[in-house]
Amino acid sequence: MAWNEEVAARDYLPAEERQQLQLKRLQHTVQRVYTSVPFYQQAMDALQIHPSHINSLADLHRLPFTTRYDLIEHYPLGLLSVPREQLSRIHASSGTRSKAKIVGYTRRDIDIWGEVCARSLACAGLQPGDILHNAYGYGLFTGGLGLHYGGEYLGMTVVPMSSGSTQRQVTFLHDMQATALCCTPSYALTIAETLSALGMSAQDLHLKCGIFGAEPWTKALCQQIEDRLGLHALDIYGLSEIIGPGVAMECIQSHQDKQADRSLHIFEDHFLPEIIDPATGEALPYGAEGELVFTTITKEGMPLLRYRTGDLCTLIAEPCTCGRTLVRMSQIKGRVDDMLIIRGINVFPAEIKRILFGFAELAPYYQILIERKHTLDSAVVQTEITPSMQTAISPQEVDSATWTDNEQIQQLQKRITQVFYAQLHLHIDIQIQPTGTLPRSEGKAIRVIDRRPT
Ligand code: DLL
Repeated sequence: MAWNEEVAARDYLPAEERQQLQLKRLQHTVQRVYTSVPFYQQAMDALQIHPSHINSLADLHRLPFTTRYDLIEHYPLGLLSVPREQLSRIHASSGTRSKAKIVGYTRRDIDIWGEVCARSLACAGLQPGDILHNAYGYGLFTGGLGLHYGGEYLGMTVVPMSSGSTQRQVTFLHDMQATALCCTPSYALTIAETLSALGMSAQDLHLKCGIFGAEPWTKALCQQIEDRLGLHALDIYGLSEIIGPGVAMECIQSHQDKQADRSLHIFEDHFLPEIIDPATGEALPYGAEGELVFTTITKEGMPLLRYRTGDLCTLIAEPCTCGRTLVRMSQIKGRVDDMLIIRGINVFPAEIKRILFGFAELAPYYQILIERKHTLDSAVVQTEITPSMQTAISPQEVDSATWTDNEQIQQLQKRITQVFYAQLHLHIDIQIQPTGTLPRSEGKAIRVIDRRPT
């Protein structure tokens, strides 16, 4: 399969035409899973819903949900809708605390994945002939191979770097004159830092845009990446269970409109989105914040009905300035299961991040460590000072023995602890460390280390 005008036009279909296509595909998928996946037949029978009852898109809400626990319960391949021999590829999403969720793709699924990733790259304004430096990890993680096939489908030249060896990444970005960079936002920052450490700047590169996703990121981080790498930092969303990257993508036109809230186009001719109340499962209208749910309507290997992503966002029906008629989602605002309970108090890591990013003296690196001593939980946030602040405080080389006694550091720590207490009603210790102390991310950044027994 290759990029052509007909594929490009799929983003601009009149709404009615797309809805007809969606209904036909939904009916086909429901029929398929009912007859080939025992889990779905049982779940639909329990709700007394039969494939013949799906007569409109609104009937989607009558179908059963699928959760990540269903995938884990049917580990490894119990939800396949085709015999295993028909799979071309297997990927997995690593749960940090649970078994991996395994996903099987047929040849056709791989083609569709290539198509949606190519459409994502086209959303970024990229074209055949552009050079894509792909620093997402290759392997079971879907980032590497997903965007690799998308780049080739669009007719780009792909440099399959994978993650790690950051100095080498900078050399290849420079020498191959890459016009687009794909990686997590936290790794983009690590690459930017290495670029400066090598005495180079954005002017030495040819980057037009970055396709950054797989983890949540803030406006402030986006701005830093754009300034340091000289590109437009665009957001791409996806999850292995649905297909991988290429479920939704921010377009260059809306990104350049600095007034607009950031949003991503959902490739809804393949993935039907809904927003539900995470507590009750009730479907919510456009504009309401809730849990994002997807039904895959073209997948063969492992189609999923109403998969609860656990990600929180809103759906946006208003048309986009780019002319695409696809529904949009806001950037991810957090996860349903994000909340930490520390000494009986509910804390969202995003709140801690928001407070830290409000202090200009701090660099955008942090880790939240939670431990239990006897029966009491304690939380420590480790972060770093910016290089310029460090030079101002300590013009000579930093002496690690006396760093923690530095009065300015102690004052800053005190101020931040006070803000934590005022806003989160919780005592959180903070340790501000010298520049370059915390581990740098090469993929998804690990921000919370919870050492409490489960
Ligand atoms: O992260 C797929 C991907 C690869 C997306 C490369 C974008 C780019 P998983 O490893 O299965 O798949 O993790 C999926 O990551 O449910 C979200 O919680 C989070 N996530 C993915 N994209 C974004 C994003 C890949 N743009 C989980 N913003 C999802 C915020 C994201 N969170």
